[in-house]
Amino acid sequence: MRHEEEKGKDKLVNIKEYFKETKIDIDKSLVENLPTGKDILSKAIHYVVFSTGKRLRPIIVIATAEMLGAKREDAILPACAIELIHNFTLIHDDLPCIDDDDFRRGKPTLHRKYNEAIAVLTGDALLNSAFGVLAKADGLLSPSIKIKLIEEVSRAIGINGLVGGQVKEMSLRPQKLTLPIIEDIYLRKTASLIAVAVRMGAIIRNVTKKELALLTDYGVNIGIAFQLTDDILEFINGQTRKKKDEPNYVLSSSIEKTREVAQMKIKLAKENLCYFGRKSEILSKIADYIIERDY
Ligand code: GRG
Repeated sequence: MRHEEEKGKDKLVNIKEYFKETKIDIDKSLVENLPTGKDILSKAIHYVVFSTGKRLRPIIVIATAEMLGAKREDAILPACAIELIHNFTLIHDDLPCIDDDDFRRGKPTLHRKYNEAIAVLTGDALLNSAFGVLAKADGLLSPSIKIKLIEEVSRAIGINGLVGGQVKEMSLRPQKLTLPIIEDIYLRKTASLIAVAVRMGAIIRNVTKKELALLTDYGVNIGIAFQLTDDILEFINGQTRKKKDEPNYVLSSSIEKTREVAQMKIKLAKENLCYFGRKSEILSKIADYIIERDY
């Protein structure tokens, strides 16, 4: 019996290993889909994309698709597309006209390394490449699924998603932010991209409406918990920001309250996975990782 139990434990997925091996596949595909030249734009793209990014969003696309029975090769291009978009948002977010940050992933931000014009244009290049990668005729995904994916991504980063969230955040400054306002900003600026990563993985497999709704809710909850954890890490690490009025849940409440809300979101996210049974183990562990991570 004991032996059987041990064998059972061995079967449990080691999430760190899953992250490591999935990241290798994602990076390989990113290399294949990005320019390799010695020109400034190619170098700027590589400077940003191949740094220490965790690849969380593409890993979520792949984990969701795999849970639903997809082969990894079906999900790899949509996964790369979401990572390119994520990198584009980081470059633009760091610009002096938005958050004015000097460092990202432990090194100078792109506009600091090169200049603002190169940073704006590199962001534009990554956004365009993302849609190109999504539309790529690789014969694996049907045209109707590709169109659905393109529509999803465009909605998530558009007026009611990332861009709208960022504009709301900036237009509210420097007024004191209430917790519901902060949550609404986080829903749009961080959770929308994470939720769309889950939805992309689901759309690849033509899921039912009920499954899509459950998974969307999972994505939104882990997305908000992700940003709350980011706020905690920023607070603990004493990161200094030039724009002092940027929202941070910890500063508007307390570290305990922020942790409590993040844990509650993860609990809700995991409840939604019950419907999928044991095959949702990786998504469940990703939810735990979101609040347990230390960077
Ligand atoms: C023009 C679509 C568009 C966007 C501009 C700037 C902006 C609007 C939105 C900001 C979105 C943003 C940067 C949100 C912060 C989310 C966040 C916590 C990012 C860090 O994510 P990690 O930790 O990054 O996954 P790594 O480095 O691991 O890739």
